[in-house]
Amino acid sequence: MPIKESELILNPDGSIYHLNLKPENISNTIIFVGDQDRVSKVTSHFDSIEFETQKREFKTQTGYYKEKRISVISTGIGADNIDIVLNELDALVNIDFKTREVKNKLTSLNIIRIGTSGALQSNIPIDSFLLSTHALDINGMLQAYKIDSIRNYDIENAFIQQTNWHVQKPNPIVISGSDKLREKFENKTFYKGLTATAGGFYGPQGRVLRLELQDSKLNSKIDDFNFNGVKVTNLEMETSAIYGLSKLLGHEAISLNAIIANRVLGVFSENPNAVVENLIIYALNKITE
Ligand code: R1P
Repeated sequence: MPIKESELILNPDGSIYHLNLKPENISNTIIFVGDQDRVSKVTSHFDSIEFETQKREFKTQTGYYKEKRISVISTGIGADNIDIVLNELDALVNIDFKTREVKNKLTSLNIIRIGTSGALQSNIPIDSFLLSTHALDINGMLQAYKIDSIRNYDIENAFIQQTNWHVQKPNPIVISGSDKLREKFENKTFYKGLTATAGGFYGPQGRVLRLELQDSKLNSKIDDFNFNGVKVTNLEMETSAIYGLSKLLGHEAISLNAIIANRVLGVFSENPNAVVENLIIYALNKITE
């Protein structure tokens, strides 16, 4: 059955609805960044750029770095945007836009997030790098999908117990990143761990400006969480959604974090742009290794 026009929405030029992309515009290796201005920071290292487009916060540039064709896409902030980006990228490679049918032979994308994040452990300093081996989803977007096969119930149940997780909050989900990309991007100078992905920047990450939190102790309980040595290392807003949807759709994904804040110590990097730039250079060289 062809997918209906209201479900797979194409623009008049044949590009997909939000990303404004046609299948030929993207590489199978895709870098995700949050900030649209970070796209050109990545592609400033490219030898050439063959394509670019932007709609809303979704800016894409595709080009060549050391003869490797790479696409860079800004996802904006949050898991809701990742739902759009992952589903539309998957449609670009795995759905025939003419017949509106899923292709018989599926393509697996390699997705590398280069993002910023705040550390939740005092021993993870600002200006360091962290690779998310797993993600802890506490924002709820993935609950719309059938996710039983990708969950890690042991860690989730321990997290619910140790934090006394409120029943009316979205159920925590733990999803692992791609083993293949983890091996490729691992480095002994990188911290590694379980990255929590929140559904907002302030209250959902335990920040108080003027509003009282449902659980004022939640951040310290998350800091103290320990499951056989597994700890929550950092907080950001996209990784669990990227890992969850990539696993479900058959794509490989890894999240690389520039640690620009330490939430326990209450400090913020003096030069976050430099940390991000170093992570960009590291990731590009690893992609082409
Ligand atoms: C919040 O300031 C944003 O920064 C982090 C969070 O995940 C969120 O998107 O990542 P990026 O710098 O990649 O956007």
